[in-house]
Amino acid sequence: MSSVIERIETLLVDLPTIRPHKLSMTTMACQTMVIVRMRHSDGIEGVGEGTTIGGLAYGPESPESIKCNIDTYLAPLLVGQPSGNVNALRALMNRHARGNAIAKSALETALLDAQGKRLGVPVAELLGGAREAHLPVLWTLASGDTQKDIDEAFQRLDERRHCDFKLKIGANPVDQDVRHVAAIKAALGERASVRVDVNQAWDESTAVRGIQALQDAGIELIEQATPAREHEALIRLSKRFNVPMLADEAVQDARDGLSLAAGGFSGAFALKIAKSAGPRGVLELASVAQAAGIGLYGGTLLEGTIGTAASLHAWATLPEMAWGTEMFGPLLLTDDIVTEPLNYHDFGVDLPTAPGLGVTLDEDKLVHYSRK
Ligand code: MUC
Ligand code: MG
Repeated sequence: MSSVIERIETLLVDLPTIRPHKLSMTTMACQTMVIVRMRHSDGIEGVGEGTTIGGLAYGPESPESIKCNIDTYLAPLLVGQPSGNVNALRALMNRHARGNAIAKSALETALLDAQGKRLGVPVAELLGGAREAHLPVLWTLASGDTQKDIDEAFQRLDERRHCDFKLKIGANPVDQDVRHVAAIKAALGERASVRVDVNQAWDESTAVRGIQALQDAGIELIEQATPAREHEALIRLSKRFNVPMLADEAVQDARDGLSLAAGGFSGAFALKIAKSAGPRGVLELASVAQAAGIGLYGGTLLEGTIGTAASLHAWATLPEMAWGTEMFGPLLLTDDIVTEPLNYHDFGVDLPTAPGLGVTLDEDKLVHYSRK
């Protein structure tokens, strides 16, 4: 008899960050991951991760709501269903539960991990096959202190860890933020690409002033300067400036992508499995972007190794990521809950090659960091 889903367990796992990580809406000292363990009747376990930033600071799902909504609504839908048909299970979840993209992403990841292990192939192969084995990874400078950020950037360059940097701004007055960014770009010069993420903090007129100054300072990409739902403002900014706009919170899934593209947006989309309810949904968004001539960027919600590996399997299948990836989440954390960390080297990371996601839970660490 073919395998069915037997049991789904969720755990809240809290891992400290290596330094405070300052964004426009919150400062993180710790990351909370919702880890999904999905047991199947053939004895295979699939693992998944659902992670957001700063409780409810980033979006409408919190770690606690992700866990609660999986336990109460989504797991009961899946238990007893055949294990292997990910498309049917996605449709089932979408028919009975609205929203909750991060929770659905964690479950889809666990389904794909199990199916890959069952068939003896990496998740990227289930998604059509990997075109890349090593993906570029940028680093986010967000200590809140200009000199510390400069020192951190040079350290990462010297280690050959990262050569692209994203600066989190928007928490301070615009002139102060611009001075901070311009000082870092001036210190790094041509050695590094510098981009900014405003995380929706500016209204359109502030954005016009800020972006002009950032463009003059040599910044290469401006991420989500204006509020997520103000698509028209983002489209106008993309038409006004030479420096490209990166849509992040504004583009959750393929439908948002289509609306931005149809409205005349140009630039790039930050793809995140968490926004698009999993690897399959995020690749649908990537197809819309490609059809519209919009660049791709492999984004993160600062997932740990499991969510990062799931994202890498999706990004590896894509023909070209014009802006690379930011899959550095595990490097921001003081420890890990897998037996073998991802291999970061030469300004990027290797795609895991073992079946499924290619990562294994460390049971002792999991117990240690799980919320009691
Ligand atoms: C975001 O908005 O892009 C990605 C990198 C980082 O530091 O924060 C995230 C979220
Ligand atoms: Mg962003």
